[in-house]
Amino acid sequence: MRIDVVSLFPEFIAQCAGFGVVGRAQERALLSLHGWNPRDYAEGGYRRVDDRPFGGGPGMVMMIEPLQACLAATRAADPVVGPVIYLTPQGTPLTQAKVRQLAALPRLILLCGRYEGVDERLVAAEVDEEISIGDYVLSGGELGAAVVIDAVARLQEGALNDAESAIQDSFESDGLLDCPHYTHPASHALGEVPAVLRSGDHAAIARWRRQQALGRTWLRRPDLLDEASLSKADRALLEAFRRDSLPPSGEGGA
Ligand code: 6GU
Repeated sequence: MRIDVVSLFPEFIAQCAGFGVVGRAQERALLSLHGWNPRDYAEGGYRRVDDRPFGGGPGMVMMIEPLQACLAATRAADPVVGPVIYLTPQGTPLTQAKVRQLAALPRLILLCGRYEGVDERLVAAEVDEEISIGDYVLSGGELGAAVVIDAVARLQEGALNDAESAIQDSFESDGLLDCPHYTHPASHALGEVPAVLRSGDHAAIARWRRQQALGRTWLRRPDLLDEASLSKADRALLEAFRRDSLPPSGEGGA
């Protein structure tokens, strides 16, 4: 797929996307990334891209004209059509379901704001979708764009190796948090590896991992548990986990 990023710091995105799975996806031509700087489309000697907000107040707002010209050049660079996605804390929170949708498209155009944001008329006229990566404030949309690029790149066919795919598949299929992982040494000053993982009993290991995933999700992200469809066996595992995690109750408590 092709991803165009409109940003005052296109090199930042290129750097972010150069490593690991995303870098490999680019090397394998599963992903082509293109940076576009609105400053290159700004008029005048100062190449101005922002101005003071109408109504007063602090901060600056990104102007319509440079962004519009930059977006026009971006679109014109390839006949393949894709949505313009504005990265902003006012957007819809990104989820894995949304990532799957975006990953199936042939092209994305990611628009990164800086300062207080982008003139709302540009958003109304040019933006198809607004996405946020969480309930906190970043100083620009670039990190949001990097997050979208990473999440979408790893879902391109052939981007992950077999082991990475298996991990991805298990998260995708059940929507639970992952179980804990351990490696050598089995015995260390920081603690022992749980005996079940060294037992060689594959059914018991699978059961333990499933129970840990259910238990952690219950402890840390009960909202995910509401969404997950649990089997009867899952419910029994979670019930046992809950019982073990409760403080022992006194004799004949009221
Ligand atoms: Cl995508 N951009 C900015 N500037 N802040 C954010 C965000 C995006 N997502 C959460 N906070």
